[in-house]
Amino acid sequence: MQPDPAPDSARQLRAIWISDVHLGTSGCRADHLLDFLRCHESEYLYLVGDIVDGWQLKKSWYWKQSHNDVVQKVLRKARKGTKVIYVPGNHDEAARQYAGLDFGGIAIRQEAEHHTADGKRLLILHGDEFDGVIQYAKWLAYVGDSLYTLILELNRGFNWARLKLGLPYWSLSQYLKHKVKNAVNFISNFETILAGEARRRGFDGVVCGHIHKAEVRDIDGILYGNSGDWVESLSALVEHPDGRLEVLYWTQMGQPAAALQAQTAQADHKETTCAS
Ligand SMILES: [Mn+2]
Repeated sequence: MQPDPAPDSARQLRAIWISDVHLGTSGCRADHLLDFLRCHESEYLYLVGDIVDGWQLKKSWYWKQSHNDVVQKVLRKARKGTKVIYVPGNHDEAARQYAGLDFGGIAIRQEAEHHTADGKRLLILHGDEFDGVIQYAKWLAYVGDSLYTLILELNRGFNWARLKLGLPYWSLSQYLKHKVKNAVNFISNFETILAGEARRRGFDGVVCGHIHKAEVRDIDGILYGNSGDWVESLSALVEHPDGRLEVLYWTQMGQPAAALQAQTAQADHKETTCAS
């Protein structure tokens, strides 16, 4: 590996959340993510699931040098003192069996808890756990907490059974993506349900991924954050040193996208400079 010092102009943040990178697929924009990781340093780095796409890799192997580079970059950050927490999602659910263990300085957790600089407690999870709940969202308002918990467990059991039968994980989000007119409804239901889960469990907010829709906003007094994805929107959620959360888009990093694309096409390893 080449030395890969953080550029002097790297932006110092308190926390970074990235999710839905889908390494191992041709859709993954690994070069852009690498560029983002080079230009942003943080005390905490949360990998909020679907980092590697195990389902696609099982179907056909796709792994480029840039995918290795992302893995190496994350490991290097961990070595240099960034606290890296990996919360697996449904596409990398194989990693969930290692929840509670630490590998190469990376803590693997089923879910995590983050405390912001201004004292908010945030629940960190991928969000696929709620796919099965969302279709019941309409009548869920009328039922009690115990039934809600039961549905969550049924969904886990249902997908565990599908896994044993060799069937792919059934995801409501994927199903609804084919029904575009319902997608907006689905996203708002997802956001409301995740915020509700945070409230139910006494958190001030939640950060998740899964739906490839970066966001940070208040939902009925609960902070809802989504770290977006590195397939379509090229986005991350960050916490500034003062505790403020913000969605960052790679396309707004200050360098013309076309110029960088030409650069990375020329040389995969070339160090890009950070616009500040
Ligand atoms: Mn997912």
